[in-house]
Amino acid sequence: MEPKQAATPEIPGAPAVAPPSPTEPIEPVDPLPAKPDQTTPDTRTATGAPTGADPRAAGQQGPWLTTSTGTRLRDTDHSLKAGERGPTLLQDHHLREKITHFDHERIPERVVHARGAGAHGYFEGYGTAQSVTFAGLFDEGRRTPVFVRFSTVLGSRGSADTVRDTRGFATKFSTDEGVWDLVGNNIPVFFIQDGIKFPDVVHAAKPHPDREIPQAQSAHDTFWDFVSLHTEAQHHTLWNMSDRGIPRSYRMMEGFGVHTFRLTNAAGETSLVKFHWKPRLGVHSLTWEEAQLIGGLDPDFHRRDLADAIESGAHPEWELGIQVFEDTDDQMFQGIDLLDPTKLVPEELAPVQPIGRMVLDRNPTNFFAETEQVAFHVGHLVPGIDVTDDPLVQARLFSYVDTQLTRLGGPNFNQIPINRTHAPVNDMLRDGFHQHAVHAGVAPYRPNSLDGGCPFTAGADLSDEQTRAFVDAARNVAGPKVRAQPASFDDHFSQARLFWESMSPVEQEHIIRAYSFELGKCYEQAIRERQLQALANIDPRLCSEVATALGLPAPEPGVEPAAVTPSPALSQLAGGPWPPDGRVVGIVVDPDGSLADVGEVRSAVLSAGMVPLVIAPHGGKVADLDVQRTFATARSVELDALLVAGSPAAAPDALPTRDAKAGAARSATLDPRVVLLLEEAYRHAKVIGAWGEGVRTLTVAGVPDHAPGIVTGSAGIGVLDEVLALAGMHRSWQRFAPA
Ligand code: HDE
Repeated sequence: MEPKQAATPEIPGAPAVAPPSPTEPIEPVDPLPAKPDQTTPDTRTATGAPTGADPRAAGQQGPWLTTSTGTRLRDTDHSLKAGERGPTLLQDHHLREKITHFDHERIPERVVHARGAGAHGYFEGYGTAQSVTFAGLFDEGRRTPVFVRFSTVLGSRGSADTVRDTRGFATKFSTDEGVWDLVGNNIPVFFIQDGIKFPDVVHAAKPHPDREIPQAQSAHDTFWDFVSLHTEAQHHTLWNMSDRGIPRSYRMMEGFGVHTFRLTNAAGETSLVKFHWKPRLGVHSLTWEEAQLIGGLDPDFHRRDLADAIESGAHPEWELGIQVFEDTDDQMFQGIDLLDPTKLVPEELAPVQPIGRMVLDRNPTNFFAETEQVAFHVGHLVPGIDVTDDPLVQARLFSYVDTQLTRLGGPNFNQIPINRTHAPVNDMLRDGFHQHAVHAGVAPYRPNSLDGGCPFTAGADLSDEQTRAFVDAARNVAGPKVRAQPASFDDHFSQARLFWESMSPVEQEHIIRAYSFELGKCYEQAIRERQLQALANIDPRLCSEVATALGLPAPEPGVEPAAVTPSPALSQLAGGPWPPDGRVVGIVVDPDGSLADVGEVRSAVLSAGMVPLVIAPHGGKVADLDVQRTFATARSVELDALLVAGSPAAAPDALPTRDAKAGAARSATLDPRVVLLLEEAYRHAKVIGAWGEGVRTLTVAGVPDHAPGIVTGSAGIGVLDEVLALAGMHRSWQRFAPA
């Protein structure tokens, strides 16, 4: 038979694919059949269910307690002893299995991004990416299952969610053509331009190695020592000091692929792109005081918010978009080096074009099995999507598999259920720790004739989704072998300035306060001074305001501040109003006062897709209303808006107030914990609504009833309508003092 040969892709500069040896079979056949003495184990899941059973149900099989090998047990509360009061016997295999397994329950946490939360969902293509990529997942209406893991970077697994940090935004697309991982962040630029510096930046940002403090934060000497010396980190650091470093919710974050990627279309033409996730709910943040309070009051705030929103049906949604650039030899766009991951491209210069949407609609069943064991890798690519020569992504291509070998205990982590591809696998990878597959045949090598030549390399017809292969986009590469970087990487300040100049006054004020806090936590004067110098190079006013807060002189700029054109799209205040889905509305009630309207308002909040929390002096019920929070468990930071329907008097055990004189007057008529709720909600510029007796509560608590974002009226529903309209802007921004 004449051997057939896969057509070689017609890509200029691509090396010719060596044809198979003429004697190599190429017709697909099954591996050699088993010999008469060979039998394969029955196909069963890890806990004994026949494969095909719902894997979520397969965790527990049958009603009886068993050993891990299915032997039913009579007693698991008493170890086997020599007499009731005697020593435990070594022969107690059940005791040993139970304790040994427990001893090994923990795996190493991720070296970065250890703390995270995950969710399942789907991606749906719009069919608008075809001019730039043939990847099937972008086809119009095609749905691809996804698993997303959001994370903080610096903290340990048990650290607080609301710390000031970058957030990871990693998405695993289980496409028909293999797994594509888009392992991004909520900040579009990175601290370093070359992956070889990753251990440096991470060592500097992690807790000090002598005392292992501080946990999960950048407000310490080693971090600022590094970023002030290594000024390419200044742009990313400025984003961290902005409100982007303290998101309100994972559901309200943008995501960025950071690097430039290369896409190929069906004609074999390539384009350079940057990926953006745009949240349907807009981009919103906490205030710094909220973030700090929540760190203590509810360290799981973001994890809880994500799970609660999904459970309540407020499914988080993002649109995926791309900025598209011509794949020129210099890989520059309007003076911006597309291979420099410390640079972004303003959307005003290259608009983000939507190519699909993602909905997260299912919570994980088991945190460890899914969120902890998921293994992302920037090298998980599918036909039509490729990486570029960005030196940061190049190093990442090595790091992810490497770290997972240790973290997940061997090379077979892609067989763990959460990581399993939905595409057929025939990979010639064999053996290793925790091998779950029972591979048939004798020839896991190529070329072979013993397994009929299988597996075959796939075809080059880019339009045939059933046979096409991933092909590395061919590019000419030439140059001396050097440890160096291009001169275009040397500008460390102009884009930091662009970001600063694009902020609204209130956002700039938050940035000034963030630097003042973080540098105020440094002990070394030299580090503060060096960082002030970097700030002077970004913007003299930013520098002088922070210098004043630190009580230090403001240095002169070392470089001429660049003339930049602001990018309004970088401000979080641009746009709106935003949908209120899943936002939390507290309703303060007085069991002894009028409860008119409260039930109706509560239902209307629910109908608006928001979460009403009835807050009362005690738990249980108030009239026919269930109480979700008492004055002891409620705190304003959990709420997006506050409604006051009554004027609950001070309870005998109420907390003392700060201002003894005013406090005494108030607490005679109003519970001081309600005063605290209102003070904080007011200070954090949240919308507050009150009706009936609630209006008096505002007055007694000292809340100015004509301030922006304060709504009063006689009927609950009328007040609520106005509150909902205002809450669409996230906060009453006018209430923050202008800078
Ligand atoms: Fe990562 N990064 N990274 N990173 N990264 C990891 O992989 C690394 C970088 C990002 O939820 C690790 O499995 C290097 C940029 C996310 O499981 C590790 C460099 C961006 C996650 C690793 C970078 C990211 C990680 C740790 C510089 C945004 C969490 C555990 C060359 C585009 C994924 C793991 C999850 C995790 C290495 C830089 C995003 C050690 C060497 C830039 C979202 O392999």
